[in-house]
Amino acid sequence: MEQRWRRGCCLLTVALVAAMVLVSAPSAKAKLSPGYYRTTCPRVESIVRSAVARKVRETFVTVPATLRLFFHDCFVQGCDASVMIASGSSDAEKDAPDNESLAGDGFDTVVRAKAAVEKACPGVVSCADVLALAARDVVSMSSGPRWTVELGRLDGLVSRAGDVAGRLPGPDMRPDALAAMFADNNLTVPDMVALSGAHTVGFSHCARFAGRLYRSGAGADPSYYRASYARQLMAACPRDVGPTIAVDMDPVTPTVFDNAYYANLARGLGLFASDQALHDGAASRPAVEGFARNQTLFFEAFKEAMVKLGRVGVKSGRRGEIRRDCTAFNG
Ligand code: HEM
Ligand SMILES: *[C@@H]1O[C@H](CO)[C@@H](O)[C@H](O)[C@H]1NC(C)=O
Ligand SMILES: *[C@@H]1O[C@H](CO)[C@@H](O)[C@H](O)[C@H]1NC(C)=O
Ligand SMILES: CC(=O)N[C@H]1CO[C@H](CO)[C@@H](O)[C@@H]1O
Repeated sequence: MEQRWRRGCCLLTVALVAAMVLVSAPSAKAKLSPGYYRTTCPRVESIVRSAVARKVRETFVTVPATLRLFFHDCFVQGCDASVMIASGSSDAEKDAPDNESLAGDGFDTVVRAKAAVEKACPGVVSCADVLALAARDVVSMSSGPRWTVELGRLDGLVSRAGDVAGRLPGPDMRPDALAAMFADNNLTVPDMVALSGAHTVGFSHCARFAGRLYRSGAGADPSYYRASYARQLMAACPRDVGPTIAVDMDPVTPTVFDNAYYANLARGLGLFASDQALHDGAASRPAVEGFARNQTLFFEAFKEAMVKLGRVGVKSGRRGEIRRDCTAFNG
């Protein structure tokens, strides 16, 4: 009897401790806050901002390249700068076939901003946070909205090309598959529609939509592209074009972060099947139409979705480090 009581008591203690661990786990994980570096690196935001501004003045590609780099980082292993790691004896994330030609200017932006931050506060600010700040800055520097960035991410300890497959959306994916992939990252359908508005800036290589542009033995499928846009795309991307040619994804205002992307979808100017699917799908269409009508509504939704994107898979404690060099683990 006494023995059973003791065992019961111990089980109860174990259960209580386990419950406490479970309850405290989420807060131990999510320690992000805008003021995270207030005492340790008070000028971090302005340092990153000037480095990014300098890079944007050199080339506009900085804007789309940095924004997409943040998205790809967060969707593979969480927002932990794992995408920045250079391949060593085995391939890192950035060299996975699915990295979909991330432009070098995004990497360069983070490396330069991190170098500037290291001068002021060595060993304090993670590359993951520098990337999150830079992604915000490039949007606001191209007439887009500006939001408050939560900080306190650690840099991840893992970067494997093999982890990329199946985690990034493809231009030919169906609406429900896209929604499921975003849901895996705690993002709703309206979040997904808002984030896809990032395609208001930047470029796509011809091969990404050639299958949609050229039906076998025929020209463009008129149900996909309006005639003038199809002609424009075919002129830029002839059938046998090499892998380096790219076109603007927003043919109307390619270098302005605005809501033109959404209006384009209703006018046969959606580049990818995945873009068009947002307009054609019943679940996503209300958001597309709302953002097309009201840019303020789009900006509010984009800001909120970017903050949520920045919370995906954030590392803390022994699962991360503050990298000295963003392209290599400290080890
Ligand atoms: C909804 C699913 C999405 C699909 C299927 C998709 C697909 C693509 C593809 C195929 C490209 C062209 C890449 C190339 O050929 O170089 C591209 C470019 C781009 N994507 Fe997405 N994307 C999606 C969502 C997003 C999100 C959520 C963001 C950011 C918040 C984003 C930001 C960008 C940017 C900025 C570019 C231009 C990159 C550059 O010019 O260097 N995309 N995307
Ligand atoms: C546009 O959206 C904003 C933000 O939700 C809202 O305050 C505003 O009233 C809307 N404007 C119009 C014309 O509907
Ligand atoms: C989604 O949110 C839940 C609850 O906050 C969290 O436990 C989970 O880790 C999040 N998923 C990702 C991929 O961040
Ligand atoms: C920017 C970048 O690192 N791109 C790489 C993507 O992956 C291919 C291999 O699949 C590399 O050749 C690219 O250099």
